[in-house]
Amino acid sequence: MQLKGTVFKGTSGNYFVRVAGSDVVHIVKLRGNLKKELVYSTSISQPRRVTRARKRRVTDPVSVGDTVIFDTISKQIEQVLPRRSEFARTIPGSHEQHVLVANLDTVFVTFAAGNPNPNFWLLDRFLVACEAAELNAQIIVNKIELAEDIECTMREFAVYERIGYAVHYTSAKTGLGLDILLAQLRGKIGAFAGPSGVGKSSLLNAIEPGLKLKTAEVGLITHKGRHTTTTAELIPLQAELDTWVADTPGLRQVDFWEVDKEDIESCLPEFEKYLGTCQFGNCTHQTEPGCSIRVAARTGEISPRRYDSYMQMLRDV
Ligand SMILES: Nc1nc2c(ncn2[C@@H]2O[C@H](COP(=O)(O)OP(=O)(O)OP(=O)(O)O)[C@@H](O)[C@H]2O)c(=O)[nH]1
Ligand SMILES: [Mg+2]
Ligand SMILES: [Zn+2]
Repeated sequence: MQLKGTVFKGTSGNYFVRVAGSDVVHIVKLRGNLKKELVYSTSISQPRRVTRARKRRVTDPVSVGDTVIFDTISKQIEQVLPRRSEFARTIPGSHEQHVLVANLDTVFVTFAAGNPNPNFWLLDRFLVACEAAELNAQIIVNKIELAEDIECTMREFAVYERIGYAVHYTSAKTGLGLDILLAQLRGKIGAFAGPSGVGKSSLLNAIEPGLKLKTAEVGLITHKGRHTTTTAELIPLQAELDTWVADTPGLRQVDFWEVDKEDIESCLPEFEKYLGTCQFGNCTHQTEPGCSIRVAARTGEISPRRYDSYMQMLRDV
């Protein structure tokens, strides 16, 4: 019999798969010649706007998050279905890419309203990284009960709502906003990104009380392999059927950033309508005359702080 399922873990050629609506785990392998077929047809989902696609994809044909058709008798994967998205990392010292998570639906970019205070520069970098990878990003402002001036905090994050990002205010401590977060995750593959100490693990533990131990274990393993390409794993939520949270070390670290300089401008959504309208076709929107992005930042149509963020990213890349 052939079944369709989600790969949630993969170790040394064994893939762990679950079928929608069931918590039975199938351990399967890749059909021998399927590997070859997949390796030669890896252009399924090339990022639209970014030049990243130039990089060669590594020959690892199945990733965590893939939807596969497998045979229950032979216990082999017969087919890997086209991906909705790819979260990929470049393998250090090479131009090859390794897909950490396939079909990631939403990255929850998490910051705290206080302790630590939100770092908007870093938030912008996370968002640009998501755009470059064509991943849907939503913002979580956790520890909202610690906000010194909640109206001020909400005003600052409203900038992001205006340019199209969903912003959720939560508290893992009081439970505020957790229902909305869960609703956004339902039936999807989500992942939490953001700096240390903002409460990513706490949020997960709050929506999935049985998780505590698991995240601790994974944290231990990933710590060892910090500088190598680490494998991701999907954690099923008990509270919701077919809902997964990706535990990907790559998303928690600063090196989440992997964007080419010339792609940055197209990764700030509010820049889009101005692109191509500058006096010079190759305008980088820094000091060139007749730059419509700079004008928009001066008039406030583009947030001056976001514009500064863009300038900083150009300098740092
Ligand atoms: N007051 C308050 N404290 C919180 C909240 N959420 C988390 N914390 C606390 O913040 C600290 C850090 O939380 P973690 O969940 O470990 O943060 P993290 O984002 O997972 O951090 P890393 O794993 O280092 O990336 C812990 O002491 C939590 O108890 C919240 O909503 N309100
Ligand atoms: Mg954590
Ligand atoms: Zn310009």
